[in-house]
Amino acid sequence: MASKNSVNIIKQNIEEKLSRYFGVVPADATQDQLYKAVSMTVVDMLLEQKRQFNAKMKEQNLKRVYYLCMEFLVGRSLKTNLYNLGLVEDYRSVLNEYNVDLNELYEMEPDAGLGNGGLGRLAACFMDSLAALNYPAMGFSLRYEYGLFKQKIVDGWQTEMPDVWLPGGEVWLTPRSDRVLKVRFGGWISQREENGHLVTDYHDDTVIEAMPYDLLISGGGSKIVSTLRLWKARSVNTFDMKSFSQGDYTKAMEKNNDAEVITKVLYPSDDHTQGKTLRLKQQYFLVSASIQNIINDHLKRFKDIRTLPEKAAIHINDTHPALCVPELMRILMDDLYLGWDEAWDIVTRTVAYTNHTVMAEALETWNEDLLHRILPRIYQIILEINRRFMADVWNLYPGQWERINKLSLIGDNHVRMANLSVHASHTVNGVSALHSDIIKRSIFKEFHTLTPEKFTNVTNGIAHRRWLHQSNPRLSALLDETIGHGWYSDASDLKKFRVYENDEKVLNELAEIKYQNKVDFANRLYKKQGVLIDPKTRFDVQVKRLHAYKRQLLNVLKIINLYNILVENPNADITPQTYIFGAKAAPGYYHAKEVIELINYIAKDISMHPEIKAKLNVAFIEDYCVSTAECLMPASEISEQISLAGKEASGTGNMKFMINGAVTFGTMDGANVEICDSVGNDNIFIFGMSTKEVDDLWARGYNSTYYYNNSMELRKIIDRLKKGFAGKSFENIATYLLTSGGIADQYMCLADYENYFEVYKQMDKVYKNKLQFQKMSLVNISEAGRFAADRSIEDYARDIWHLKKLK
Ligand code: 26W
Repeated sequence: MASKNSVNIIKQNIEEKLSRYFGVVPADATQDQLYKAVSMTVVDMLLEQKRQFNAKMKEQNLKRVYYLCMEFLVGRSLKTNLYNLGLVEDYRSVLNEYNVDLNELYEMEPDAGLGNGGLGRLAACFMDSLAALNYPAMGFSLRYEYGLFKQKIVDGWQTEMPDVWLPGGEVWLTPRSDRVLKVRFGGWISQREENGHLVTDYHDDTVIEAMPYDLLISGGGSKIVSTLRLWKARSVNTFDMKSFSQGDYTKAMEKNNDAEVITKVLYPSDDHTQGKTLRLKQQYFLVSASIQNIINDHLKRFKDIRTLPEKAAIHINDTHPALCVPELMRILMDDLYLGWDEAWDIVTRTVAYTNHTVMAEALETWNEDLLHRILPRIYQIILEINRRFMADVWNLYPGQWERINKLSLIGDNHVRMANLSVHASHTVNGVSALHSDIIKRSIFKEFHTLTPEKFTNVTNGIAHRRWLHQSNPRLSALLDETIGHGWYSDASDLKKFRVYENDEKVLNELAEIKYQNKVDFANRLYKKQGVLIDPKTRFDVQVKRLHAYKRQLLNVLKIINLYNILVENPNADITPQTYIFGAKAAPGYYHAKEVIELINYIAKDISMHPEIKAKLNVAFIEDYCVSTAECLMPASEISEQISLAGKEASGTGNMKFMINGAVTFGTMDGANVEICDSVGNDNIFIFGMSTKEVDDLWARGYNSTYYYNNSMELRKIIDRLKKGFAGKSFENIATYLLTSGGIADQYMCLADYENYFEVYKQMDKVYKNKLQFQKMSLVNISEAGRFAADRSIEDYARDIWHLKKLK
């Protein structure tokens, strides 16, 4: 219910913004102006909360976590903030007076797509929980002018368009020109002694300004906000007046452009490091500005740098910000005159690291020459960290070259960022129980032997207020009715819902909610893409980045089999079902783009065959993003989580599906293992090889043709790939699946295919029994509390950051 008092104030605020910034009254305002004016009033409230937060921080002197991450996939802010502030109804009623629909204003906002996928969305979910749980926190990242590219499908093929988000998104950013910092690149250094200190002089270096923009993130029900500080690069001397007066306008702007390019665009790859200079500059720019900011804050609050570990936890989210280690050393030694040992002690008590992937090609390394050239002092410090480390290790393991080499921070002329991160961190964690176990046995085996106490697990989690309360109002209302509203602040309360698992009325209501959500999603898809899907069919969904290890192809093989069955016999008994895909491929990842093309061509082929389409439909969502996910998760029934076991660190999509009542169809990989443990074998569909079986098979040698020769079904599927869809052959993909050695399918789709289809048939049978399936759905919702980001954050706060809550 809207309160009259609050409504009047809101109205007054909006009208003031409209008048001040756009010179209009509500009746004459465009939707865009209204969206911006409304957003500005919300930002004002957040700023007020931030002021209160700062005052409390001053009083209580608490430790704060600084979360460093190259990506924060925030999505939209208006809706979330109105929900979190509890002001949805008040704003809705004000806007109604102007004859404007609040939902339409939500749609005016572009997604802040400052991330690629799981890693970035996790960081955003964590900011939300940190605020909701009253933990003092600040995130640091870059203010990319262009976020993750917009995906446009042209004749089935992915093309990329720039993501211009600032015109609509900037209203959420508060510029902080009072906190500008400087970052140095390039040149060369010389060193001398002065008053017993080593002084480093920089020559011919380039100084770039780091201008902060704050994005304030509210947490549901709490009175505090987290600040996400985004750095923008800009030139110190923005303008070359001499060139300008000589008429050379391009040259006059050159320096400006060179500097600004650093924060122009987010790197669109989440699986490959290419060792690009610009990416190194981005990483150091983030790290240097953020560490200076942290130290300035600390000295202002506590005067003594030696207390840093008690008052600041610095988190390295994946290795991308790992240069914060040498940067912190640099500032402690060069600017604050600490000795090496004291500085190193501070660093190693302050820094912790989360690993998010075991994929070899994603483990970052930087060429030594490049580092030397771009960051001479930082490179020198890394060499010294490694020299000392290697000396210690040599004492421990004299002569054991292989082991020592594995621990070294440098090898093959490259600095290994993961090794640097582990060595400098007091705690290292993986993101699911399985993954945390795997890193101890594989990539960090030698480190684990050396310092086993460093390693721990924190299973990922999702912002359940965004992904359930806000995204699925129908289900939220049913939960409120049955178990009360406690789940909103304490997700473990969802367990109470389980007492309804045999309650037919509730199960039927669940089915009806799902159906309505499917209708909503189908409408949205039609509106956006002109694609028709039937909400009466089963929605079987796989949405995530496109990567061979995630095995969208395996799903496609199953679909082709169903297609073949229907071509042979249009009357075959097949449950009407719609496969929904959403995925972006890294722009240079050709194979991934081919898979996208294949999916689109199958969809096209099916659309030309109405008799098939009635039972088997395929839809590809163009430009899958956070906002689309918010509408899709509540509408999904089957959640495909079918990565090759051992490859998906955790997955977080799996959790978003689960909390919205979709049933997981997946392998024993990442957090699926814990989902399975929570819901029990009867409420999940598990198939495929275990990690051990995967390792064994790979060691024995994966012979793809064996599966081909031994299965008529697979032969027909592969033959169909060659024959093609809608007139286009996919010979390449057939070859990829069949070749052993060289470009062979390392993710062994064919080895898991048979069991995948077996379990598909079991799933299909269960689905036909409506109540049984709804019961599974209910159990999934009830057990999802364990996968709330609130739980993850409590784990981090207790075990890694040692934080206390603000009172
Ligand atoms: C430099 C290229 C690059 C960029 C991003 C390499 C690796 C990454 C990320 C670490 C990839 C990523 O997003 N990993 C995902 O992290 C999620 C959050 O922990 C997990 O749920 C996913 O399983 C994992 O793939």
